Amino acid sequence: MKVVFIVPAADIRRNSIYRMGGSFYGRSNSITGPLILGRILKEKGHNVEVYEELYKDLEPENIIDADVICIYTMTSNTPRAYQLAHILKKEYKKRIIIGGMHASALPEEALRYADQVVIGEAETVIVDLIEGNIKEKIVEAPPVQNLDQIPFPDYSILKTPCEVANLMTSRGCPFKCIFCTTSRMFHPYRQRTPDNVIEELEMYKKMGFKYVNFEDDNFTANRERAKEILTKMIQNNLVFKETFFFGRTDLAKDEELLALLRDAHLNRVLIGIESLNQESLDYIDKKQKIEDIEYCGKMLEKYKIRLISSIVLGLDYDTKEDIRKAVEFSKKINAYQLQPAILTPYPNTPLYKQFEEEGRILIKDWQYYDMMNVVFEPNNMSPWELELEFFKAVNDFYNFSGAMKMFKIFGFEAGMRRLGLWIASKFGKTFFKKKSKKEDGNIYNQLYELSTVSSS
Ligand code: B12
Ligand code: SF4
Repeated sequence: MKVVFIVPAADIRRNSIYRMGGSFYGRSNSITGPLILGRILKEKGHNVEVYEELYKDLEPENIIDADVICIYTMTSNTPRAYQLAHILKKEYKKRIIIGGMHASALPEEALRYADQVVIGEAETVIVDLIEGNIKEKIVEAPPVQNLDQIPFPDYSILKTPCEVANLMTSRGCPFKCIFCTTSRMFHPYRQRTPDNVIEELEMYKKMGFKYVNFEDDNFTANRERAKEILTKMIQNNLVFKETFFFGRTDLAKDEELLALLRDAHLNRVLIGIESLNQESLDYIDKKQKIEDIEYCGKMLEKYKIRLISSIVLGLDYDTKEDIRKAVEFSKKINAYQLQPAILTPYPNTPLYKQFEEEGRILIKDWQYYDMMNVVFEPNNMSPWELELEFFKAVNDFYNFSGAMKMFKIFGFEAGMRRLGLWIASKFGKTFFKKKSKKEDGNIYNQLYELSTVSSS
């Protein structure tokens, strides 16, 4: 059978200007689920192709001869996923299966557009599903117990650009912040053995990848295991030009770990700083202290590990001043990038439940659930004011002098990318200004109107 996996991208993300801006932020990569599921199916004799819409438009001729179309959903790409599913099912009579993060949270909704929907990790059910041996409309897939038994992602079936190999050394996270989807989707927290991870890295080295992303939600959750992986990477000459990872501020407490991260070139890390207001950190159950954040900033600079400072905008206890303080703080500690993430109540999280019960969810169009648009009624400001804070944060953080500093601390390539981000941030501001003036019912007009109604 020919099986095609599609990772859809929302309308705005398929725009060429957006694609150009995105290339400054990160290099093209992939959601690994479809590449793993694809390999399992290929090994059973099926012909599999994977398409990531984020980087290239879909070419219909590659899809219309498929027997089954499998669609990955995260919340913000869901309207596009449903649109594709509708067209392919109604006009081309294709069999449609939907899975991934959003479908796992709201399977009944996804089933309106699909023949079958899978909740959770699909490795153990995908073959029977495709071959028609599972008849249920909504299939609950159990979490994979031994991650070492999963085959490595197959990049030969990916038909769209990809410069970075994505690797998951663990699934889930031992923490449970109230807004987090992945710690709930990938539950319980499980880890691969270091040797199994090393084997996958050897494959990427042989394939010629220069960049790798460790996509674990929290790579350093188990510090001893992380150290073992890093040591083996160094010993086996598996150091890439740059390896990105997600971590928490607690990693800075261990200097042996920091040195290994630096030596294994895990030199770009996204950390949820979230807020510099302790009340907010406690409210989201982050289990993080302000002192941890400050210490972490210092230590990362000492070890020349570039920090992507992720801050959440719009927490119930935060005011505009708190947001601005977090931006200034990120500048002060020489963070390499800022990721201002507007608080987003993703389905199936305690935050979603809270806002739903309080009647504070304003926008239910999933395409705006991308952490760049306000979809709820904030506590300490209007939705419009919060949206303005997002653009202000980007504008205040990215400037020419900040980029020059990065040249000095991290060298030429890092400086050039940061310069690119500064230019891209200017485009974003112009786009926002243009859109907020147009009265065509776009999201910014909607937010402006909702804000003036609620404050009058
Ligand atoms: C890599 C990644 C990216 C990459 C690549 C994405 C791409 N090419 O489209 C980049 C950096 C570009 C990216 C961008 C974004 N991302 Co992202 N990303 C991830 C990340 C870190 C890893 C994904 C992954 O490989 N997972 C591991 C594999 C094993 O799991 P999986 O792919 O989900 O697959 C399993 C199941 O879902 C299921 N499955 C998957 N597909 C299918 C299909 C079928 C038919 C079936 C049956 C089953 C099935 O089985 C698989 C195997 O177990 C996840 C976090 C995470 N842990 O998942 C966030 C995540 C998915 N991203 C997220 C977000 C918000 C975004 C952005 C909106 C961020 C932004 N503001 O720009 C954009 C949107 C991009 C888009 N496509 O429109 C959120 C989504 C939250 C939600 N509920 O919607 C996540 C969960 C991060 C988070 N902690 O909040 N992302
Ligand atoms: S620490 Fe990060 S991955 Fe873990 S629960 Fe909190 S937000 Fe999710």
